[in-house]
Amino acid sequence: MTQTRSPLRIEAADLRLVRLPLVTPFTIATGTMTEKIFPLLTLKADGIEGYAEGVMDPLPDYLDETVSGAMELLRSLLLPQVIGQSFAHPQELARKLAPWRANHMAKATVEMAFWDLWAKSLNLPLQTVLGGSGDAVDVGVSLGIGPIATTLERIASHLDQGYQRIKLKVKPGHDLALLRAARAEFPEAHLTVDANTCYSLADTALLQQMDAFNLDYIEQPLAWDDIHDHATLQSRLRTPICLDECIRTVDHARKALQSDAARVINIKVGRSGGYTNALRIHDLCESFSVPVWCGGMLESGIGRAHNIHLSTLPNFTKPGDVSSASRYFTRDIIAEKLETSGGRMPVPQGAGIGVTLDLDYLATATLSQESLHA
Ligand code: OSB
Ligand code: MG
Repeated sequence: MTQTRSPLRIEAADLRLVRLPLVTPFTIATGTMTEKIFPLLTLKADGIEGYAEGVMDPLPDYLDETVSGAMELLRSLLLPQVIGQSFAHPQELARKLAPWRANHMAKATVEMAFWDLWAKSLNLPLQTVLGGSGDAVDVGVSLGIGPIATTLERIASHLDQGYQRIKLKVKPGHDLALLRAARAEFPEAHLTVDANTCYSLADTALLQQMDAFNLDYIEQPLAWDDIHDHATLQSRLRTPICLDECIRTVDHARKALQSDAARVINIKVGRSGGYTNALRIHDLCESFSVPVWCGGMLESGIGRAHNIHLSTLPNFTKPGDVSSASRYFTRDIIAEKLETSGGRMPVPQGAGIGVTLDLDYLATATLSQESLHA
C-alpha cells in the first residue's frame, strides 16, 4: 500500500437500517433467514461517498453481535469518534477504533466505508489500494439445508452454471446421508460442508466418517469461540478444517495456525474488524502456506462488491462465497448487476468498490435513516 494523499476528513455520515427480502429462505444449523436486515453506512468527504454494510444478524446466532446493538454502537460511539476527524490512511482509522473491545462487525462497517472513500479519493479501484489484481475471481456457492433430493438438484444446476465449489450446510441428522448421496451423484465435484458450530468433540467418530467423501474442507464444525478443540479435532481428521466463526481477529488466526486448528481459513472482512485485520490475516495465512477464501453473509451489492475486491488478493486461492446477487435478491440496492459467468465473478470497475446506490429502490427498502455531522 504505497498510495498516499493528504489526510482525508470525514465530514458526515448517513446511517440506514435496510431490509431486503430473500428470494428463498436460507437455513443453516442455527436457524433460517427469510430476509436480510443490515446497517448501511455512508461516509462523506470532499463531495465523495464511501459505503459499507454491517454483517451482524438480528439475533446473536452466528456470532455475538446484533443489528440493534451495532446500530446503537455506531450512532453513539464509533461514528462520533471518526466524524470531523482526518485520517492519513484507513489503518489510522482502524487504530482509533481498536481499543474498544470486540464488536468487530460494527468496527468493520466504519473501516470498510472509509476504505471505499479513501480509494475513491485516490481515484483508484479498491482492489488496487488493497494490493489485489485481476478482473474476476473464482466463485463457489453455499447451499442451505433442505431435503436431500432438492439439494441434489440444486448442486446439479449450480455446477451447470459453472460454480467451482459446492458448500453444503450440515447439522446433526443431516450430514452423512446427504454426503453419501451428493458424492455418489457428483464424484468429481469440489464439495465442502459448513457445520456452523453444531458439533462437539463427542461427535469425533461421526466427523471422521466425513473423511471418506474427499471434501476440500470441513468448515467450522465446533464452537464459535473454541480454537483449542478444533486443534484436537484436526489431529484426528484427514480432511482439512476451515475456520469461519472462530477467526475474528489477527490473534485468532495466529493461534489457529500455530496450533494446527485450521488448514484453510474463511476470511470475512465484515466479521474481522475490517480490511486492516483481513489483510494481516491474509498475509499471516500465506506465511503458513494456508490458503484462504472469501466468505459471505448474504450481503447486498454493497457488501458483495467489497468481498469481490478483497478476493483479488493473491492468497485467495480457493473459490469464495461471492455468488450472483440474483440468487439472494429479486432487486438489489445497487444499480450494477453482480452476476457470475463460467464460475467467475467480474470485479466491479471504477474507483472504490465500483458500484452505486439505486436510491429509489433503497428508499423503499429503508426502515430508518439518520444523519450525523461534525
Ligand atoms: O457460515 O458462511 C457462513 C450465511 C449466513 C451466515 C453464515 C454463513 C453464511 C453462508 C452464506 O454460508 C454465504 C453467502 O452465500 O453469502
Ligand atoms: Mg461458514
